[in-house]
Amino acid sequence: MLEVKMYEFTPHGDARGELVSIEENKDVPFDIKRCYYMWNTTPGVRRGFHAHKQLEQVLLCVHGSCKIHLDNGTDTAEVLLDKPNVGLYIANDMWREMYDFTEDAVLMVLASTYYDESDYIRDYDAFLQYVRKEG
Ligand code: T46
Repeated sequence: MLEVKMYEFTPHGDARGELVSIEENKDVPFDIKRCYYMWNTTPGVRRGFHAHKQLEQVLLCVHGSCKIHLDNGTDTAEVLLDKPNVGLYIANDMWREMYDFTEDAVLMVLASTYYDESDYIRDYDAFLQYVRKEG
């Protein structure tokens, strides 16, 4: 069974609405080098289909909802992201796919490194070989 790590960030709500703050090395366990987000996702689309060699991330669906499929080469898990203050932590060596985006979904990602295409493993068989060699 794949253990999934979630972070629940404290909303600072008052009569005006909600606010969440996320600080590097305090609320998430890494330096935040990059933030990116995706929205206007084509209905029925599945994204991702890769793993990373050296990257930690926290994924938050800050609006709407989506699901994340995780696979460490041995076990899998499915995670529903549907709260703007709850994030999914994904470390190295984890195959991920994102799917079931609602029309209004905005998936935001906090990442520990700058964008680097050479960090991606985009072939599933190569991913399995990589994690088996590492383990
Ligand atoms: C991940 C999942 C959750 C950039 O130029 N800079 C960036 O920081 C990113 C993330 C992407 N891009 C470019 C590269 C592609 O031309 O944006 C385009 C779409 O990226 P990609 O096809 O990799 O997107 P997803 O949704 O498959 O995967 C993304 C991240 O790339 C990945 O690291 O973990 O979201």
